[in-house]
Amino acid sequence: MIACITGATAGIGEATAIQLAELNYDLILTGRRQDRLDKLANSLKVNHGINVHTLCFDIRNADETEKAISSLPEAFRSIDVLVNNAGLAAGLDPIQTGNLDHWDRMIDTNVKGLLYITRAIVPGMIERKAGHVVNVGSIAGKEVYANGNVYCASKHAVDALSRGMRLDLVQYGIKVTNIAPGLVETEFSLVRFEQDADKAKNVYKGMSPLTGADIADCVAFAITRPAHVVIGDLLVLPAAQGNSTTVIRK
Ligand code: NDP
Ligand code: 8X3
Repeated sequence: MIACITGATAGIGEATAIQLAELNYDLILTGRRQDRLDKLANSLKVNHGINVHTLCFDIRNADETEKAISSLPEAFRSIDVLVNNAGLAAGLDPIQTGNLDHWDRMIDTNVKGLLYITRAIVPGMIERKAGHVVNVGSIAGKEVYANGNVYCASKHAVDALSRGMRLDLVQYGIKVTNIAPGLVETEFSLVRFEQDADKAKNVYKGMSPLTGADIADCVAFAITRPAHVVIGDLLVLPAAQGNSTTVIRK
């Protein structure tokens, strides 16, 4: 079995790569940082004896994405599982002072990038009449919070795309799962706050956030259900989180 995981250089994507290696999947790992892809690929090959192929490209670029998938060697072409994980939040600002570059980065990565790679991989699944697309959405795709406007909109788009993809692909035996995590401590907040470590730490202060491995567990659960079962949508929160804005901190 072969899985392609986007955004495997950190956080949820990296943890998912480790979980799927434990399930003996051969892996295609993507991201923009080749050094991290190489390090992870080597450790998975050594520790789990699986085959790994890395693809270093910017998912916001449709041509690069298409070329990367077309470049796959024969042994990696029959992709069984696509985990659409690459994504980010940039900034936390009210709409009237929002930064246009932040908006472009979020929409181009979280929505358009997810579409580009799905468009490149799903036709092969249709030919083989089998496959599973797992989209990493967010609680921000279920509800909105102050100053989260464009990030929330991009994740609402992922939520809608998961449902739309399921309708389009069900006739070909392709499963679609949407996973919607709450607070997960990864590099997410460092990226959101432009490497401000204090601001990033504050997001998880006084509570136990989810880890990348917790979400990787959910991916593993979804893709190991029997053939007749599809996990459509999974909202996953830390025990201390009631919704986007209700978090019990000690
Ligand atoms: P991280 O910042 O730890 O990881 C993000 C990953 O996305 C990295 O591997 C990064 O790789 C990749 N990525 C970002 N931009 C691009 C790009 N333009 N091209 C290719 N790859 C890109 O964050 P998380 O692991 O937390 O985030 C993973 C997903 O989970 C995201 O979609 C996020 O929205 C979602 N999520 C996160 C939550 C959280 O609280 N952390 C909660 C709910 C959802 P590189 O920089 O090497 O390109
Ligand atoms: C990430 C979770 O609440 O920071 O999608 O938007 S949140």
